[in-house]
Amino acid sequence: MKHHTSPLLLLSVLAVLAISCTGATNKSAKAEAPAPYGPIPTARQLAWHDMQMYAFIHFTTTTYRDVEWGYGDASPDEFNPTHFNPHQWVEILKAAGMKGIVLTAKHHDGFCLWPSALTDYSVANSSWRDGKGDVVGELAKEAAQAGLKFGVYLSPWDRHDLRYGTPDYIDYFRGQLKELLTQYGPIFEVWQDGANGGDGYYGGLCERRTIDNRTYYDWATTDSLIRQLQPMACIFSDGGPDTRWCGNESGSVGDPNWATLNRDKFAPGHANGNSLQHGDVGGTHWVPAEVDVSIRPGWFYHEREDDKVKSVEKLMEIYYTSVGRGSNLILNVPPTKDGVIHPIDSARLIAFGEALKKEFSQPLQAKAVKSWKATNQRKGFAARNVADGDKQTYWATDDDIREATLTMTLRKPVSLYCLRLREPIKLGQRIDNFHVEALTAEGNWETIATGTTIGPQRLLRLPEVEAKALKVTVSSSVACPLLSEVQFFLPPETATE
Ligand code: FUL
Ligand code: CA
Repeated sequence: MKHHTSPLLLLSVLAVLAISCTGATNKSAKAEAPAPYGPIPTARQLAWHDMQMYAFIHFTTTTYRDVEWGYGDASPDEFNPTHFNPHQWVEILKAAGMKGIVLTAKHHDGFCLWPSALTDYSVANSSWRDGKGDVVGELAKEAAQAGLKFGVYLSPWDRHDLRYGTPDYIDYFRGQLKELLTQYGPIFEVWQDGANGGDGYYGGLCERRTIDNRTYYDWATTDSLIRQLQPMACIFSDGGPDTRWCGNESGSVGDPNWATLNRDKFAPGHANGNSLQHGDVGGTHWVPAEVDVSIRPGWFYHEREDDKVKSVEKLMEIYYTSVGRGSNLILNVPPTKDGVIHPIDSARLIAFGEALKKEFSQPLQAKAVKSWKATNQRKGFAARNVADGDKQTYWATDDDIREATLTMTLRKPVSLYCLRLREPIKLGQRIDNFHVEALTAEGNWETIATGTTIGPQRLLRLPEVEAKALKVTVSSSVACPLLSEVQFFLPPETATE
């Protein structure tokens, strides 16, 4: 049977498509959405941005040697987490607000936390659980059950394996990746560490090996294998391709922080620190920064650091200088020799999760705003789109605008606490300078916050001030500015009406 499509039906289908493609709550079919500016995030990067904060777990034979870099000579029997409890890890990490977990499936010491068929240096050769244990498998399962995403760290540098430094090792490394990316469900991130080469056990030869990390790993081939096996996995390394290192391990990304980077200038281990911290304005690719930091001074558990677990205040400061600057935060929590999260870390993480909930518990309701005024408003992209709680809808200006102010007059004065701003990054990152003013009881406009970039989110604590009206001014933007959210929060104790 032949199907005939009426021209009228075709026209109305096209009209519906045209409206839905604008990605905004514009009522008029004629409203034209701004064109994307510069590189834009892929679907896998957008999903990654939504996560904002996840945990890192450093755990292997190194945990039992009280060092940070295992030499590669530990016997598999040294790995003996008698109380291994991934359920406890996941419960605590979830309570802390983590959206995923990345595990060191293999760190520099080369010991594999899963029973790899490609080496005898793994849990399969440990007396722990008679060689039947699989840390990767059990954690992946617990994470999935709790609704947390799972990622893997597979150290390119392997201080145990005899093949390290030869082409055979690259086949081995890819074979291991293949095991990890096919046996443990969906993987949201593959972490490629930049630390490479040096002394090690190397099959008992105990020598120093150097490699040229610009050429040795042939990352392009490995990355295409990852794409093929796990298309939604973001690949992290110093310079991407999907997510970049922030250039330090202390818990902050630069300000400004551009998600764009001149990616082709980078090779793992040869990164330009300034670009890692700040990105490159007008950069060629979308490669957002990830901030990696440990809850303790070291990446692995050391009893001597039990009194050095970061405070809730410090963790909150880190949150503001990472997630609050448009980056994702990967917070390392090292399990003890027993295979549990230490009670001090656990209490700190739970308190941090509660503090985060409290921090953003009192949003200024849209109905508290009497009027919205924008110095420029693109047809169909109204200012009040910043207050509808929907990341997809946004306030836009006309194409030739680079500076704009949004004024919100409040029904009655409110005390402020903090602020969240978001750009609709599907259309690229644009804003590079802004400030916020409050109209005080005395009738003066007082500047209460200034900032550079916004990107997927910008968080700012605000001074204690009673505001009758609020102004957000974008003072500089590389293309017409767009904002999908301007959300003020009141002090946590205050109830909103
Ligand atoms: C570094 C490694 O050398 C550390 O041991 C740790 O894994 C950290 C996250 O990355 O490059
Ligand atoms: Ca919105």
